[in-house]
Amino acid sequence: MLQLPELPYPKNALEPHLSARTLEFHHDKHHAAYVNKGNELLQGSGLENENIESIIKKSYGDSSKAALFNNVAQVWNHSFFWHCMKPGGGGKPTGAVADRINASFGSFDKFVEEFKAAGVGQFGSGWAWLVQNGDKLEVMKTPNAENPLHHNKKPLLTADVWEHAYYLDFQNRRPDFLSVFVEKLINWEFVAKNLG
Ligand code: MN3
Repeated sequence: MLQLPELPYPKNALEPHLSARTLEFHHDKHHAAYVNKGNELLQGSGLENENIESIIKKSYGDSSKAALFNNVAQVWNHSFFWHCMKPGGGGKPTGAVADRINASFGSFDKFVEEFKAAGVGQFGSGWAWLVQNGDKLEVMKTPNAENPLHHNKKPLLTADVWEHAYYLDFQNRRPDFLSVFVEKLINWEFVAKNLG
């Protein structure tokens, strides 16, 4: 059974950057709908007893399980995404994360440039990611529900760039949403925990 997790902070905690209304729709409607639809599609799929990561990997690329993949991957992506933000977040990381970013991208500014370009450049719906690939950190973008797990890369951070993630607060200004995400919202402690 897929579960809808509680948000790790109150719905108004990311204001004024992301409104309570955005989190209400995004978590209570969009994320909940993926959970409900995913559970419906899991019945009789043969993957009912697998954990969520395994369902994602086993349904990816199987055209008979495309809808299942889309919903279950979106459940995982959103559960991960909520932890990528925190009140009073954003700005430059410190410690091991800062070191790894500098080693992989040359500088924090270069990472930010690549991360925003990935989010802005994702045509239509999708996600921008910071991932770990062996010793190296990389930025990638994925369309729709896809995520780095089935590319065997370890997700460290993600920004949801589906319009529902930002439209109420930013309308069509996805670049502004990504700037605010980087400057005011990123939970670098969560990124540090994900770093292997
Ligand atoms: Mn979303």
